Amino acid sequence: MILTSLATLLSFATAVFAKIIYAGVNESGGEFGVFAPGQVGFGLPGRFGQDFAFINKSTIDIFVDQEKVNFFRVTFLMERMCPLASGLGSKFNETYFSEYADAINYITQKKGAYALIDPHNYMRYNDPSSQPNSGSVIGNSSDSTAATTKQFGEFWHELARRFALNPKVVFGINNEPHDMPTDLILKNNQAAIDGIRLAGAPQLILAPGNGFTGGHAWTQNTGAAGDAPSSEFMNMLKDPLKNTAIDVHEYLDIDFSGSHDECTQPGPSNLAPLTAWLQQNHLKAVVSEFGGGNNQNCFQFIDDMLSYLSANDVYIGWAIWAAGPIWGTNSPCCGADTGSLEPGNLNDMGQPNAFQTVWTQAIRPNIPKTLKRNGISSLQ
Ligand SMILES: *[C@@H]1O[C@H](CO)[C@@H](O)[C@H](O)[C@H]1NC(C)=O
Ligand SMILES: *[C@@H]1O[C@H](CO)[C@@H](O)[C@H](O)[C@H]1NC(C)=O
Ligand SMILES: *[C@@H]1O[C@H](CO)[C@@H](O)[C@H](O)[C@H]1NC(C)=O
Ligand SMILES: CC(=O)N[C@H]1CO[C@H](CO)[C@@H](O)[C@@H]1O
Repeated sequence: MILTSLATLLSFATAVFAKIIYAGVNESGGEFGVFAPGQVGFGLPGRFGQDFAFINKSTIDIFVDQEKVNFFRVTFLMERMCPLASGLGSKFNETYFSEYADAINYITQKKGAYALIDPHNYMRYNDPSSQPNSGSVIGNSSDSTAATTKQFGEFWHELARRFALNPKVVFGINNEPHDMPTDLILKNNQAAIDGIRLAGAPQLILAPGNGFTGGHAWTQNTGAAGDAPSSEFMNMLKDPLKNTAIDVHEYLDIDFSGSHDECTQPGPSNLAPLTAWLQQNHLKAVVSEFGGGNNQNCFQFIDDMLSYLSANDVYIGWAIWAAGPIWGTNSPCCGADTGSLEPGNLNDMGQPNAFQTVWTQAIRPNIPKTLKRNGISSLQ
């Protein structure tokens, strides 16, 4: 009797806490190669495999087969998908699209994992040369060179149409909007949702907020102009299929940027106001970027945050920043010597990179055993 009830209690506890259904890593690289104008080959459109690349299939195998994760966020650049000559909309560069689709299909069809499609554009289009600040804000009606909200909707309609029959994709509307009116983010998000649903694509959508979509800042004014909190607008999004979640990023260093090796910002207390807002509004969220440096303190901070996400059922997934094929010894996160999460690479001192340090110590122990393996991407 005691054993039975203990077993019942345990399975109940597992059911209550095992709510994280997506766990994995950012695959960064498809947005590379625009940051150093003047050098041969840099700029738009760039050369596939040299200036930019999406994934290394062998390391995807490692993540799926050995680490048992089920979620990859795969970045790309809207100026490459929709060249400036034709503008943002439904006309794609078919070469770039097919290179991207090959990566997405490998992850989803060959490996059976979920792929989060990430236009890595800060809700800006037309000049990625100094991201995150360059480029016109989408839908800025005072800027005659800006792409319109309608064009953004057409872009998403076309992209979703092409993936409508792939149950394992997730649509991330845009990476890290910032310094723009929050109601314009709402409008752009809504145009994307409408475009995706009109294309007959029923998969999970992730909608970002302002302030680089920082989870800690969700209920605060953000940016130089003190833009309104994301919390005042993003509960107005309408999805006829009710399959949209909130997309947040949460770094653990002093300014939430992921550029320092020390972790000093505790995830649980910083996320608490967002958690309350999600509960009040019956919404779910995915933490699609976070990270910490190669040190014991950060391992503890990461562990604390991932435990917090597991313990609060408004969170359904996470992806750490970042792996990807062309980081080399560069560090995408959290101090120069941390290195990337790409298996097989070293850090800038020729030592093991974050895949052997941060991932082993702080991520691997937190990968849930109950991740979603089948079915259309959704909130459950
Ligand atoms: C289309 O993309 C490919 C690489 O993905 C590039 O080589 C080509 O120049 C691009 N074309 C245009 C018109 O941007
Ligand atoms: C919109 O465009 C105007 C004119 O270029 C510019 O002054 C303003 O800063 C832009 N707004 C945003 C949010 O970028
Ligand atoms: C892809 O990853 C494998 C396994 O780590 C590695 O051996 C190979 O060199 C990588 N290829 C490229 C092009 O980076
Ligand atoms: C740590 C890190 O590299 N964070 C980056 C995550 O990606 C966004 C978009 O590229 C950057 O703004 C962050 O700096």
